[in-house]
Amino acid sequence: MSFVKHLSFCLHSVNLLNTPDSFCPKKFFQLCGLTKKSPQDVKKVFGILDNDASGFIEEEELKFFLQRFNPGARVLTDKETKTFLSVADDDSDGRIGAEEFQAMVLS
Ligand SMILES: [Ca+2]
Repeated sequence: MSFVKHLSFCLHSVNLLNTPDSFCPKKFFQLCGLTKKSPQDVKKVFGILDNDASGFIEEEELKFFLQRFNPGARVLTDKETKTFLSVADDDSDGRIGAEEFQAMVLS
């Protein structure tokens, strides 16, 4: 199973798809094993989330976090998106860079 497929599977198993405000990024990354993946794998996931390849995950892209791995999933709520952003956005520029993403996942 590819890692992206695996992530999609994880989304189902924790029932994140249907329950608003249930998403916790750190918990999810731990649960799906991303925290134990190589920096290259983490970068791959970052690349999927950075849909317009700007080098940053903006708030608009973050909202679709679940959908990137599962097209049938819901979008994140405003609250979930803001929490996600605040966990990762170390320099407070309102978006997540590759290094910030890595630091969040692997910390
Ligand atoms: Ca982007």
